[in-house]
Amino acid sequence: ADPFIWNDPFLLDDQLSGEERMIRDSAAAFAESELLPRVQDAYLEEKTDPELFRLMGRAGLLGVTLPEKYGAADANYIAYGLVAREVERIDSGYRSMMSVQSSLVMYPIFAYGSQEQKDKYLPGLVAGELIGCFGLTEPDAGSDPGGMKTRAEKIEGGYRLRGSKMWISNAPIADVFIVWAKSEAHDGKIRGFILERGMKGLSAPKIGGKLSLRASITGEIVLDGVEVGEEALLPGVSGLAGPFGCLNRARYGISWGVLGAAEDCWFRSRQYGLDRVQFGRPLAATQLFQKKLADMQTEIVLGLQGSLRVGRLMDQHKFAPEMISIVKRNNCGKALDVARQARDMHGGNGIQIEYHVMRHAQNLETVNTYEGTHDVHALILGRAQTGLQAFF
Ligand code: TGC
Ligand code: FAD
Repeated sequence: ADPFIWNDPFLLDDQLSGEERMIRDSAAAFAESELLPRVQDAYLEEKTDPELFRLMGRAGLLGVTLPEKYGAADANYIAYGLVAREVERIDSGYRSMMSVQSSLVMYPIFAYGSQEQKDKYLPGLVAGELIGCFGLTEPDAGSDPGGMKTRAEKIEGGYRLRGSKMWISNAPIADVFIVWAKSEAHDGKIRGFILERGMKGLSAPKIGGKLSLRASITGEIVLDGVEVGEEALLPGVSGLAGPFGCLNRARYGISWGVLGAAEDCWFRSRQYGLDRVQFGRPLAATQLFQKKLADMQTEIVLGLQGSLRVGRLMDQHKFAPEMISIVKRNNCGKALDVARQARDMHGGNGIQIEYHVMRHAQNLETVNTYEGTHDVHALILGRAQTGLQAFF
């Protein structure tokens, strides 16, 4: 029999193409050299350096699935997932910055935008010279975005937007805002608008005091009668299918990303258990410690195979959103369990920033909640197999 590779039990590496491995390795090298040295200070000080977008852009990590004519890598969804995994191995907040920019800002412009909009925004977003954000959630509309209050009123030559968005990643430092609003001129249907920093009536105050995802800045978006021309409307989509088309991609990326954070917790716990001696032997020589390591290894390897399968189906244009609900929900929940166990296995050291695991655990609380909470994805899956709606 072949030897067992403890940290790649089902030989994921063998299931990747040369190009996929190359993109993964360059993302890993970037994460190690540019992100890891910054993360502790960024987290403790709740600071997001906008320069990171430029660095990620230069390293080719933004919008990797977009065509080369916009400066992007024209890679597949497996490569996108692998990038998310390497970035989130360092911090979920850094992956958030990357995935909002790629799946929630570039994707809607690419999929629903006019050629003028694509030419105007995509090259700058791919390069990280422009920073983007995605405003769907509102103070009174989180899991139920169809209940949004933001309105686009028709005015001559364009629209006037009023409302507010809540919990928006990147918003306080964003140049480009994808905002979803109910449009009077389109029978009250949800439509997407591209707004720009500096527009009159548009502001994006920071939400301070987060105890999770502290390296990724979050804000509100306040729309106080922002007037835009017809060219700000995303012409190619109408209804909730617009934002959900973007969320499908971001949720899929998250399913890979969280396993990067989980792997970091697993590897650190294993090493800690080998190094730390109590009762005259390494912690890793105890049955309870080994059981925890076995659980981590099992959940992570199964989760990775699930995301790989869904990614391959996405690349073949054969995916259903419910597949993504399975991997987003499972992998976030399991990664959070792994991180909490890792915190415990590090004893007192586990609460310290230098040991990384508690930061991951705190971050994963957010990741388990955003892009559809763990329970909301259960309801999506329950509905898909019973035909019965249990949201209300
Ligand atoms: P429902 O009746 O199910 O659907 C309404 C319309 O939307 C279409 N649709 C989808 N289309 C494509 N992909 C999907 N995944 C879709 N899900 C729904 C659907 O076909 C229908 O179209 P049409 O043409 O028939 O009108 O809608 P509902 O109101 O019952 O929705 C319920 C529910 C729970 C499924 C949905 O609202 C939901 O998923 N809620 C969770 C909200 C959420 O995920 N918010 C995310 C905000 S963005 C964010 O968190 C970014 S954080 C990123 C970071 O920092 O990394
Ligand atoms: P609620 O919807 O109020 O849910 C509260 C609880 O009730 C949850 O446990 C939920 O599972 C449960 N619940 C809700 N409905 C039901 C039901 N029908 N049956 C049973 N239980 C239910 N949004 C954006 O648009 N853009 C962003 O960039 C973005 N970034 C974010 C960054 C951070 C740090 C955070 C924390 C959030 C971000 N979000 C963003 C918002 C995120 O998507 C929402 O927080 C999420 O969708 C949940 O909505 P909510 O917070 O209003 O919770």
